[in-house]
Amino acid sequence: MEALKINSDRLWDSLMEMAKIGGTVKGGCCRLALTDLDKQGRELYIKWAEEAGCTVKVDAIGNIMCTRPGEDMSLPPVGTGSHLDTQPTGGKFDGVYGVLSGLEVVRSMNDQGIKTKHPIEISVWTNEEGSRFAPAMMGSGVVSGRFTLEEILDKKDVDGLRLGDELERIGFAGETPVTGRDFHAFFEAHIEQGPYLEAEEKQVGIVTGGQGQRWYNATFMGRESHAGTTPMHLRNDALIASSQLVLKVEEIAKAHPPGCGTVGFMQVTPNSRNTIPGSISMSIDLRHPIDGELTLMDKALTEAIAEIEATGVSVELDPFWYYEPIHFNTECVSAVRKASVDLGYSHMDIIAGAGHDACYVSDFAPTSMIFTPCLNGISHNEIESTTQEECEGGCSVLLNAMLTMAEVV
Ligand code: HGY
Ligand code: MN
Ligand code: MN
Ligand code: MN
Repeated sequence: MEALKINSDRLWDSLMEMAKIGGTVKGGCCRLALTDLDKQGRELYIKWAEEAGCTVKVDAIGNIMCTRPGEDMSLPPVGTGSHLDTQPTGGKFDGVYGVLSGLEVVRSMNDQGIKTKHPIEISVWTNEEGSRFAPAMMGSGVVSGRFTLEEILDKKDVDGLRLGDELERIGFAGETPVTGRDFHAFFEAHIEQGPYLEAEEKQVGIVTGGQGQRWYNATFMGRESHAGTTPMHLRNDALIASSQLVLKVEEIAKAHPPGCGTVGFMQVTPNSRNTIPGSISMSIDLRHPIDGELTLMDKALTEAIAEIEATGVSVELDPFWYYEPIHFNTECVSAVRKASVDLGYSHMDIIAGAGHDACYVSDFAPTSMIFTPCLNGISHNEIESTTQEECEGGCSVLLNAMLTMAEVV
């Protein structure tokens, strides 16, 4: 069967329409998980999916499942999907591109009268970003069994709001159980969010796996005291100690190339210009694509903390989230490669630097991903940008990879 194309204008229009929900003055999107804006985005998506003939279900953690019937409904669906929630200073494409590419695949199948043996199912996963409620990839993580539903429903945001209550409040605490999901194959389309496709001038990234991650919360307990009357040798300054660890995180990542280390969140207490910081809470995000490396980086981090504690500041480290590097399914990777070749798109193999729901779906189903370039590799930034042509490429590859696995009848 000849490779099929999608409707590029329709895909782009849907991206621009969805981007208006939570749109920011700098041209990005702020649609934090389980806020009223997330609710609006979800409701618009469900409207579009139902108009495209999908049946829609919502599960107990708020994941949305949109199913296009197959000829044999006893078979597991071929799935795709991603997330609608964004970072606080997010862009128009991270996550949204994947869920709207899934919708465009269904719309294109409808236009071309395509029937598939396996049903087609699009998933909108809850709280992939892990920004408002940590950790990330919660919706897919509960379905894959990495997290229990109960522990996730009890997560709180910085204002103490409980995730389960927010889910109820926006009306997305669904009836469908989170257990027993199955896919014949699952593909996620996503912007690369990094610089490599653009640098290599490739149109499509064939994603063979995803790097592992370790997330920590670290709390430093020093002693608040007066900035003017406390001699330097009598201080117990929590910010000085934590700053040493910030530099150590960078040093550890650089000592384990191509690993990454980031401190993205830091809270100073009492955060007053003339009081010596008494306590600091900060996040630590370590990542690496090679099995076993995160264990070495973790060891170096705990050794660095032991040295800091010797100076008198006590440190509490909470390693609350972790997964080893993910390796995607070779048959799914081949389906993505075949579609890229059939469509004549330049392509390269690549490892996902970011976490994606597909990483957790790969726990229970054959999975792969499709990357498209983004301008200067920038993401998690309101200036995140890509072109209509690049969106068309990834979505066309998605359509054809899914048709390979869903078996056209
Ligand atoms: O952090 C990540 O990699 C993803 O964007 N949540
Ligand atoms: Mn994403
Ligand atoms: Mn993201
Ligand atoms: Mn089959």
